[in-house]
Amino acid sequence: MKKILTLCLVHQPSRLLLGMKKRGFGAGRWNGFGGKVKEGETIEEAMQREVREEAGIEVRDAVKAGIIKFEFQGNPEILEVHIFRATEFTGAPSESDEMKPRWYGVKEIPYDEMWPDDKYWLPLFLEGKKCKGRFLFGEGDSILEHSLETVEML
Ligand code: 8OG
Repeated sequence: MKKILTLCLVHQPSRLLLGMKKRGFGAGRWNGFGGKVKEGETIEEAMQREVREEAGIEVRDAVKAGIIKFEFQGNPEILEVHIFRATEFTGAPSESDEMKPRWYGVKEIPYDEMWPDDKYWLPLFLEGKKCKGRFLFGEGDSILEHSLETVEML
C-alpha cells in the first residue's frame, strides 16, 4: 500500500523556513510543511493547502525538488513524499495547531532535531539539486538501507 504525501520547503538564498511539528507523526522534529494528499486533490493542491494550514502562507513559485519513498521494517505501507521548493510566498509565517515556524540560516540547520534521513538529502536540496531516493527504517530511528540519487527531471 502506498500513501502520497507532500513536503514543501521555503528556501531563500541564505535561509530556510522550518516548522516544529507539535503533534502527530514526526512530533518534536523540525520539518518543512506538508501532509497527506486527500482524495480528489492533486499533489500540487495538497502541497499548497498544507502550507496554508500549517504555516499561514501561500507559496507562489513551488517547483518539484524530490521524491523519496520511506518504508518501515515490518510495515507494508510505503510513504511516497513529494518534496517541493518555494522561494516566494505571501502572508507572514505564523504558528498553527500543528507547526511552529522559524527561519534557520542554511548553515545552522538543526539536523539532530529532524528526521534522520534529512541529513542525507537536505544538503542536496540546499544546493538546488533534485533527488530521488528510498529509505528503510528499522527500530527507533535507525536507517537500515538507503539509496539516493540526484536527477535532472522528476
Ligand atoms: O500528515 P502528516 O503530518 O502525518 O505528514 C507527515 C509529514 O512529514 C509530511 O509533510 C511528509 C513528512 N515526512 C515523512 N517522513 C519524513 C522524513 O523522513 N523526513 C522529512 N523531512 N519529512 C518527512 O512523512
